[in-house]
Amino acid sequence: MSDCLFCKIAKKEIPSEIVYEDDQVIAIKDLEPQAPIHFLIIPKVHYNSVLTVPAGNEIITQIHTVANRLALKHGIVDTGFRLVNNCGENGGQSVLHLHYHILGGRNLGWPPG
Ligand code: DGP
Repeated sequence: MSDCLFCKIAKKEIPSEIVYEDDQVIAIKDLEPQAPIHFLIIPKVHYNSVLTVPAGNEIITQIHTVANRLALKHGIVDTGFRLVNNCGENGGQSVLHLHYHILGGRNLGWPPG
């Protein structure tokens, strides 16, 4: 989508701090970090939200695989981390392009706000 922020970030039309990239996803530092480690894992193909990903599509598996790799690389496996998908306005989704947050490096309370 030409006017989508995360499509532009994935195409590097808008700069970001990239921490991982492959042919399916890009992972970047969140602009408003909520924890010492806070990355966004963004598919390069546009989906408005997790609701519009076709059943069986491998992108969700790839996002989880990349989250594990990032957790290992950034030392948050032993201390614990959280993988979050906000879906819909009332679910906290502010950017309408599927993305997962990975957060770690501090104690993460439950339930989230
Ligand atoms: P959500 O609320 O779940 O849709 O998360 C959107 C996140 O995206 C939020 O934590 C802030 C982050 N964000 C918004 N705009 C930008 C941007 O231009 N660059 C980066 N790196 N992050 C952004």
